[in-house]
Amino acid sequence: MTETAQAVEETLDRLLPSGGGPEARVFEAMRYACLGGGKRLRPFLVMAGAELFGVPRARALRAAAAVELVHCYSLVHDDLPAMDDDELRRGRPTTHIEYDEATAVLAGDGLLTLAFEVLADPATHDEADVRCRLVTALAQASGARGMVGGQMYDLAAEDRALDLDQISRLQDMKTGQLFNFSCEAGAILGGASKKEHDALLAYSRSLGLAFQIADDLLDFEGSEDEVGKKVGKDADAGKATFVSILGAEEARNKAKALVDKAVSHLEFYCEKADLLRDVARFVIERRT
Ligand code: GRG
Repeated sequence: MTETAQAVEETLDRLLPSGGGPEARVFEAMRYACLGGGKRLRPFLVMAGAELFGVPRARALRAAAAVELVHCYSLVHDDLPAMDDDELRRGRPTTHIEYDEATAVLAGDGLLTLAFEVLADPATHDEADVRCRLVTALAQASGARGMVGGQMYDLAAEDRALDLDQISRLQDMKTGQLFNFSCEAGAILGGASKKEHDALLAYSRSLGLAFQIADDLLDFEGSEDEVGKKVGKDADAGKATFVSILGAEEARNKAKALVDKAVSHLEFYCEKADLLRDVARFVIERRT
């Protein structure tokens, strides 16, 4: 993961705009929001998935950077006072605290649009059809029927008692869809068969939920120093989460069962998918 994170950092550094002029402030804020932090979990999934199909590394890195750009945009906007109103992210002041709210909104917009520019570039794949499939998949995952819709659902759900099915649907939209894109990007780039593609999506669905339960557990019992952001926010906001409904112990067991389920979908790939198996275990063992 460290090696991949380094390669993704270099790719993002190359792709992110820089330079002077009156627009330089938004360039700086975009770079601040993306560089020098984060686990780069979604890019890692792209790279591990792409490896299954022998996708050239330079192409896979572009898809990996694209998903991280969308993820970073979502964090910048999520931290704004109009949403979660957070001052700490990845152990540093959030983008609107370091710059200002208007700059943070624009930086998020710039990151989101850059992601699609990166995917649409022939350097990502020489076939326009493949590039178009990537653009469509990322747009669907991050748009109103995916992450944006999930965020709306989340805002609407404050102080409402959601049940487990409703929380699962909300989380599938808010965070799961971007995991799905991360897992399927390599399959799209590598021209995978439907069976190969479906197996990765099935893995991703269980993994995304396990990730979210682990995130809830970190919010419930992690420390601000470890996690790099304010914790205990869900309980303070009266939000229903996997932990508030199931309790910490059962939530942990559910996350473990989901990881086992995720791994079971990879059987088809034999030992070629060992990295994806390892990352599934990492997702629930992480402390950050
Ligand atoms: C504003 C459109 C819009 C969407 C925001 C994903 C999201 C939707 C908000 C992030 C808020 C949040 C803490 C969600 C829980 C899951 C999550 C995405 C955690 C952060 O992802 P990590 O742990 O972060 O992969 P790093 O910093 O490692 O990249």
